Amino acid sequence: MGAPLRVDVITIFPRMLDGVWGESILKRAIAGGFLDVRMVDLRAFTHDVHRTTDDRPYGGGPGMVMKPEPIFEAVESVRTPEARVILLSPQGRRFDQALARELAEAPHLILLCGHYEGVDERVRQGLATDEISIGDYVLTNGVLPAAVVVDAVARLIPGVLGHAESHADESFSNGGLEYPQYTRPAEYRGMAVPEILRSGDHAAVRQWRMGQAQDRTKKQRPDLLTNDGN
Ligand code: 9D3
Repeated sequence: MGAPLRVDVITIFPRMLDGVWGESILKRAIAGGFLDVRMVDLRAFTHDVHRTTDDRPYGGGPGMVMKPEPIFEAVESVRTPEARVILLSPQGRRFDQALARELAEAPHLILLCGHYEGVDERVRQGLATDEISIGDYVLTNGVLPAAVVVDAVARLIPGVLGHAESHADESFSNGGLEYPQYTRPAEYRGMAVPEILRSGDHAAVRQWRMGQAQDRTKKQRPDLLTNDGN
């Protein structure tokens, strides 16, 4: 195993993800030395008594804009030569599995969390190497998106998932949705497990599952059959 993937999350809400890193696969990835996540308090890089991180927009208009100086200094305090400096913002490239795979190859990710106000354009111009959105809905800030990116990337680091987990990944992901799954009991509240799954006919089971997965994808995610996205 090599060095852990280093991730620095720069935000004015450094406590917001307390609890996220201490559960489940992320906890294992960190404990196992695959992932090293640090929350960086943007306010530590202000120089005034009020610890100001935003200011009024040039040209006027409503709202505030995040100042460039604390952001540049925070990034420069953690940046390494190979780091990708990623601005999380609604205007970014849509995050998907292909981008997660790409980010999992980097040694160091710096995630800059925007807020419900703009970020000074010079952050895009002179600092960020990437700009990412996690989807078309409006959140209050980029901290949860940062957690989403870390979660999706961490499970792709070789060694983080167990064999069963990562094998399931490969055999499921034909780019479509998964087939219906059942466990015991064979009947529950009047709902029966399809007979074919209990027949012991493995070839028939395989065929049934493929058909179910295709029907489901056609009905719920037809976009997956044309695009990739996986
Ligand atoms: C008034 C225009 N708004 C853009 C739609 C401004 C705005 C809204 C919300 C600016 C920032 C935010 C906070 N969201 C994020 O920083 C964010 C986000 C999101 O809201 N949705 C999906 N992905 C992301 S990544 C960062």
